[in-house]
Amino acid sequence: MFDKILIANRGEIALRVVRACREMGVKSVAVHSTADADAMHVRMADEAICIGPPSSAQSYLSFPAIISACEITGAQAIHPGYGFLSENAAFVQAVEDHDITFIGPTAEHIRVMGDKITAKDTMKALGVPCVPGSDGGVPTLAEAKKIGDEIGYPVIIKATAGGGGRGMKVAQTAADMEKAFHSARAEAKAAFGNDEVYIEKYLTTPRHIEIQVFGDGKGNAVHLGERDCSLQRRHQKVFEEAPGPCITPELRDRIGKVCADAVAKINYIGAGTIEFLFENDEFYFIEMNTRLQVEHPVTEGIFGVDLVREQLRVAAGMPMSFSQDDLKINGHAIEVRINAEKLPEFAPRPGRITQYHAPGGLGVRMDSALYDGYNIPPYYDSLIGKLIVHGRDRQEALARLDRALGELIVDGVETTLPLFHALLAEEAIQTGDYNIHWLEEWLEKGLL
Ligand code: MV4
Repeated sequence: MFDKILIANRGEIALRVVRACREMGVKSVAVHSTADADAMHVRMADEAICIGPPSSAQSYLSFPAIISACEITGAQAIHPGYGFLSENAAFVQAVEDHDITFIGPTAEHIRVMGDKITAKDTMKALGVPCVPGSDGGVPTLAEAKKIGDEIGYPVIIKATAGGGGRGMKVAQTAADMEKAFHSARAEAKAAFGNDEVYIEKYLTTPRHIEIQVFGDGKGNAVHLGERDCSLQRRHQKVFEEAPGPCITPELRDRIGKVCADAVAKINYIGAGTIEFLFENDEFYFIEMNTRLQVEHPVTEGIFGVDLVREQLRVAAGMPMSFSQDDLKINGHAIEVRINAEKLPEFAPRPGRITQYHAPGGLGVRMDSALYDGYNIPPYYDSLIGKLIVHGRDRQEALARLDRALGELIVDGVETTLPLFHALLAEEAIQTGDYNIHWLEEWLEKGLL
């Protein structure tokens, strides 16, 4: 095991990694921008080093700043958290070139999954079910129309370099194709500097179901079931749960085995998430995320495992501490993401926290880097905490979430807390009967 690692991140995820390190006897180094000198991750790590000015580009995204911080402090490995450099293949390459271990997949795996056509081709060849669509990139409008006629409308045009919803356009009919095709390409060019697009059958009312996988880089891999992350606003998840309300043990075992076998075959190392759209009891692969995700705690909750601990183990060349047969689901977990934002427009509200009180009790986990008097800087994203509850079943988890939300105090800035009280009162949330459009349609009604 490593003696010391560096955490190339901030906020709650940096704290999350510090906690795993401490339990494993691994020393942790926090890095921070000048705007984060008084941040909790800096106080909780064993060492801290300032790496630059507030702008992410010059601090949390700076290869030389982070790699030199590693060399100065003698850290043997880098944990990237999520966001920032976590899925940057060039960064992983630079880290390896400096004989530092990247706690995550190889640069090659990140590159393959970062290109959405290559990712789909790879998954398809490994037997993972995909959305019907074009075979690779679609360079011309004529070809786009031909594919539309073949697979039938509606279709969706997606950027090869995209992901997370940017550069996507739906064509409801053949008459929409010209406009949708050209605007998808223009958006892709502007956002990613690459105008390549591909086409899929548009699924109208799916759920977003993602499978957590974990590999040791030596041909062994497991799956840790699914998370239902259908409740999203502008491609930002707000509420996630595991297990999925509409996933039976048979569906889980089948898709889980396909995913675990696929990542085992490519010698995948570390944590990964295989994203699917789920409609009419069928799974359709859309993307793979090659990082630990924000919502990983719901999976930890139902399986009773520490995914960050496992990340450190496999990065250090050790085996995972469990096999597929050891993994049994216990109960139900729900996470809500609490942002420093003003409702109903979700406008960022940085500023000073005058009072913070975290909920507690049985089955409650609060992952947050807040403290009384903390000043939320305006430079980074507005996630200020994740409340994760666990219960013996979904009903109990929902009741516990309601109770824990009632205990949480965040004063000084506006937060998205009222959204969750309102959501819990909704029949669709109580029954689990929602899809990827439910939240935005509900917000449209102006009930918030
Ligand atoms: C789709 C789709 C419908 N059909 N692909 C949005 C982000 C990106 N990860 C994939 N996305 C979608 N792909 C096909 N073939 C609908 C979406 C989509 C969506 C997916 C998951 C969660 C929320 C969403 C909101 C709007 C659209």
